[in-house]
Amino acid sequence: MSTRFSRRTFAQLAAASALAPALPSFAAKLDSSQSSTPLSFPKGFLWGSATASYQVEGAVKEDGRGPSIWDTFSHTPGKTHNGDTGDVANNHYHLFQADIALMKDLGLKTYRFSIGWPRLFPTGSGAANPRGIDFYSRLVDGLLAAGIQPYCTLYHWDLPQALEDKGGWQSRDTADHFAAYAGYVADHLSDRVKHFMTFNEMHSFIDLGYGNGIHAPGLKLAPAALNQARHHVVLAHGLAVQAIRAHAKPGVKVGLAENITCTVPVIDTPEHVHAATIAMREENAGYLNVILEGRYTDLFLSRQGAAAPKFTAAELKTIASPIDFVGINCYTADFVRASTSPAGYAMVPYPESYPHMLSPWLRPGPEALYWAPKIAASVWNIKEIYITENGASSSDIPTAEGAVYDTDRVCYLRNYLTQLHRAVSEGVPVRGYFVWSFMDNYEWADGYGTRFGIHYVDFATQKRTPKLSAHYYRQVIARNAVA
Ligand code: GBH
Repeated sequence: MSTRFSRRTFAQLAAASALAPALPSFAAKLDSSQSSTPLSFPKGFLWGSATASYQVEGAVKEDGRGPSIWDTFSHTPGKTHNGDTGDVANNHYHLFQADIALMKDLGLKTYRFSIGWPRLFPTGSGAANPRGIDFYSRLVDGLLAAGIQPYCTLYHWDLPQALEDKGGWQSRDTADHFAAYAGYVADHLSDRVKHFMTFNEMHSFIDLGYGNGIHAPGLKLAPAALNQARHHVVLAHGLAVQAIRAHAKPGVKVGLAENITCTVPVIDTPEHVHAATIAMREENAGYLNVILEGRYTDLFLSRQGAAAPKFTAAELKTIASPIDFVGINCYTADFVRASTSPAGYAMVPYPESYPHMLSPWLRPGPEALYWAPKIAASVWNIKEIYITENGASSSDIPTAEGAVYDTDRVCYLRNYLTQLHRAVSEGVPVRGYFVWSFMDNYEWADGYGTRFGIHYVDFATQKRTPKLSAHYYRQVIARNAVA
């Protein structure tokens, strides 16, 4: 009866249950095997975690590594929080075996790491430094021995400084050097690594590194030059895809990890869903859309006007070299509404009062993990998707006993995974999920002041401690379900 709770007091309810001992109480049902109806994922769903070379490795001057643009940038006064650099970072270069043991303990099925280009080619091109690939070869062997599948990113922002000195991504030549480096990696690792990503977040490193200057190399290019640099990057992606295919063992899959604009219909009605679908192409026109469609959209070209990139038909064909999977880095939802403007959609700004995590830009919108892969799969007919990054920054203050109760991160993850479960249940082809990050690390311009890890790192001692979120994620993996 619907009046049950409004008419009867809790005292009456308690008395009633005391009089009916045959009925199992709610509390009695709450044992660990029946905590809730499980939101299960398909068998074999790949639960992973991710890091990036410059953010965790340290050892920047060891074994012949050359400097990258992040060494230069982080050592330039005023560029990073506290002047923090990645000189030591998590010392993962020396501690990787212990870190793998921690991954195994968590139950990780897969680990996404990136290769530091300047370890392999200290000046970006020319002769390889064999001690460079040797580190990643040992890392891969360690992962495989622990039963963890390696997912390898070729570029997570540490461009060799020597190439930047010759123009960096403003130079077309950098694209050719990147392809040569990619082929070299495929030669040496594709016997054991089966999934390669060319770039991590082209959108971020172009806009922040070459657009507003808050990331390395710290340039503020005019729109035309910025578009041309961006064009060289998508071209480098296509050339690298071809180089990997030419050099890799059979069965290797190639993709990329992009922080697409994760369009979410502001209200779940057909008109707004349609608007979010149009926005998915147009808001990602310079990056994922040109890669998957082989053309810049008309709206993109008209929006750029005289600043549009110069390109050839042959370049577009290279850019659109077929890929096997798409990685989506997803942190925030980008709300979209229908509009009578020529574009047919409008972005809905976040009000000031919208909540955020420790990073002001990180405004949780868990429904992004439902809509973004669903819309992307339908717009571009993608058959294999990974969520290559999702996670959150938190204040993470250890208790006197050293425990970290990051309940905000746990809630964040649970809400996002619940939405991802919705998508997967509908058949959206998401095959795996990588939480960012496995451990606290060097958060670029925010230095060590901003923590994204599910393991707490004491950077003075290099001690790693699982946070509540690591214990949470362990349950997700063990049950293959939202916990
Ligand atoms: C990812 O970027 C990166 O791949 C990873 O390396 C990083 O550690 C992680 O996320 C967490 O940040 O300073 O206000 O201009 C996520 C997307 C886009 C987030 C740019 C930071 C800068 C915002 N990033 N954004 S602001």
